[in-house]
Amino acid sequence: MSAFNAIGEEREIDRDEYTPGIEPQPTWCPGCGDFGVLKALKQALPEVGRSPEETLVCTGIGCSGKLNSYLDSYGFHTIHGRSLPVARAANLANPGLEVIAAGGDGDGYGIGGNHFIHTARENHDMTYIVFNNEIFGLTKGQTSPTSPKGHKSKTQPHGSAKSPIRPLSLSLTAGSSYVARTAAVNPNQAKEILIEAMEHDGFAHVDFLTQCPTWNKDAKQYVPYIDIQDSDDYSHDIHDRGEAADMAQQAEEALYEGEVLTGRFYVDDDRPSYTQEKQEIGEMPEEPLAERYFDDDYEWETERSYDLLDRHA
Ligand SMILES: Cc1ncc(C[n+]2csc(CCOP(=O)(O)OP(=O)(O)O)c2C)c(N)n1
Ligand code: SF4
Ligand SMILES: [Mg+2]
Repeated sequence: MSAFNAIGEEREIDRDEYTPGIEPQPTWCPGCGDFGVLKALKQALPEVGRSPEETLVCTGIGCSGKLNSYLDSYGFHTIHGRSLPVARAANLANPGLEVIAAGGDGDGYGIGGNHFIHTARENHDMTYIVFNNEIFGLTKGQTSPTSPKGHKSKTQPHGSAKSPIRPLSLSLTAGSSYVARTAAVNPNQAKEILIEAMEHDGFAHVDFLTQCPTWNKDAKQYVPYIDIQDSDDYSHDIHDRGEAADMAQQAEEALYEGEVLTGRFYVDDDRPSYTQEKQEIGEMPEEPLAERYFDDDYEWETERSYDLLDRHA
């Protein structure tokens, strides 16, 4: 089987391409849904046609944040909630990179929630995978922004009084041009969705349901799932924002009643990415900024930066 790389060259798919030579032993607990994300990503990446040298995975803090330790690509383990700003900078400096940001529900919908909203609004060209286990896993089971109302934990021993974040609806409202939900228990669908998300030009948000059997026993609710694209009960138009909003709301209501609706919720192929918009108005060069570092003859506009330094001297 073959795929095409960034400059259209045909290349053979090597399914082990993203598996490190000396494979580190993941420290995730047995049965953790994070294994499902790693597996789906390792299968999806070669099919997108990118090599590990063309791929950057920026992660947040949490069990989910360890993802890039187990992948043979470039990686940046950022601070809590900050995978997106780092991923944005990398994408702006080198739009040729396949940029993936990944982190937990606490990381992305809590402490990094502001970055999520604005990265979606600006439609930065990247894939954002949120490992949604409805709990703070790494720090041993505190209530997270997606924990259901009434959920008991060490931090909310009488049950959470808060309604959970609705990540699909929030994503759509903020401006994501691709919104999907998949689950670790459904690796084939997960792989297909990750391929689509990576091939999409713009901000592709994948809410990835991952069970945490250690700290969130309610994880069993993720089985069985329904694929809304395969089911006769659902037939919304994924290109229609209004229909997508209704479907997202329905899925979010259903989740807390134990029915897991997964699949594509919204796809907008026409909206230009932030980089395309900037290039259109002449504020961003066609040549990647990153390449200037390798060009000894490039004349940097140093005056402005020296001015700035003088002012702070
Ligand atoms: C600024 C900051 N606040 C708090 C923490 C402690 N902390 C580490 S991971 C984490 C929560 C992780 O939960 P989530 O993002 O859902 O990831 P999971 O472990 O469930 O994959 C917290 C609160 C931290 N590292 N940095
Ligand atoms: S604590 Fe939960 S999320 Fe973290 S590795 Fe264990 S099962 Fe996975
Ligand atoms: Mg979590």
